[in-house]
Amino acid sequence: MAAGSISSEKIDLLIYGPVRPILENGFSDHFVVHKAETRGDLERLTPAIREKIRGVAVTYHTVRADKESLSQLPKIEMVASFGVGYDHIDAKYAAEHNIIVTNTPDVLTEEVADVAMGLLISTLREFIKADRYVRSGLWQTQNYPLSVGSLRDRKVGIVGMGRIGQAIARRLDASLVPVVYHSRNPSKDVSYKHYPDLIEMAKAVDTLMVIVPGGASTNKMINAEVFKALGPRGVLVNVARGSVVDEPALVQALKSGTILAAGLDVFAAEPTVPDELKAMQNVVLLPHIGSASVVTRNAMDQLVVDNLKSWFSGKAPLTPVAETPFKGR
Ligand code: A2R
Repeated sequence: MAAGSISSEKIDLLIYGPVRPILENGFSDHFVVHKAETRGDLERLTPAIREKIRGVAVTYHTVRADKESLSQLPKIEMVASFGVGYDHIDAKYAAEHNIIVTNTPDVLTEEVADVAMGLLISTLREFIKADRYVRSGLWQTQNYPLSVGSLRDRKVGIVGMGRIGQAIARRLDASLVPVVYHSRNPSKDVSYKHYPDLIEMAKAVDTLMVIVPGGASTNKMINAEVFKALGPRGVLVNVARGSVVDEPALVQALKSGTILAAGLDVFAAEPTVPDELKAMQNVVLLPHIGSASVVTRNAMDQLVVDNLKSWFSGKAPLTPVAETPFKGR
């Protein structure tokens, strides 16, 4: 195939997961687009169609491109995944089978950082409770009580100092809040104090903002020991993945006063949220909306399309993940 142009032979693509207009309309005449919203739909595609599919757009993190799905597509060259986290894609299996995996980093960084910052302030200053207070008419009788939480006296430990972690740190800088961070390796991009040990950092701060990838290496890393180290003024904000937090341990820590409060955009078994969390007044609960604005979700969809188009016109994938075997075209 000549570099820069899509071959005259049509390329079969699969949209795996929800279909949205940019995905539906993004592929030109050079592609034949098949659709499977669920694993069941994928299994119902005829063997003749599965045999032809060369690229897959995975359009939501609830659809898993695991070994079982990928092995049904013998001609597959690329999985273009929607979202920056790709713990729902078996990138290791893909690499072993020479399948390129791409994600959609950068285009959502500032949006997720905005949500993280908003969630922190809402949790500390009780915006959701205060809103209910106004609507209920209680303000007519007395002023809203002073919030125990405040950004003014906080020190934040960011767990994960990648693209989004750094964008959160910039917002905290602007708010004059001291920042330190934990990751496996110190980042060359920042001068904040690095803690190689998460517990040591949790002891040194009163607020944790979590923005690491999901997957085995971070599974339940925010656990009872971390909450104990964080202490009774402790606040947890999680905009990463639900799997990163030991959720029963979090419920226990909030109930017992081991920590003060939590702001959560992600949960262990979405969209199910434990009733115990829903009953608590010291938590703010969001339905995984970190990147969920029209402008940002459109940019993410477009990057999924652009990755597939780039590859099938003989160019390099735009945003391959770290595990991908791509060595340059
Ligand atoms: O550990 P390092 O040096 O690789 O630093 C990365 C850190 N990280 C971890 N920190 C501690 N323990 C781990 N097991 C671990 N694994 C990764 O998370 C790095 O500082 C950060 C990830 O940064 P980026 O790859 O630039 O990701 P980005 O765009 O900031 O998004 C983070 C996550 C996504 O994967 C989604 O799950 C979520 O935000 O929306």
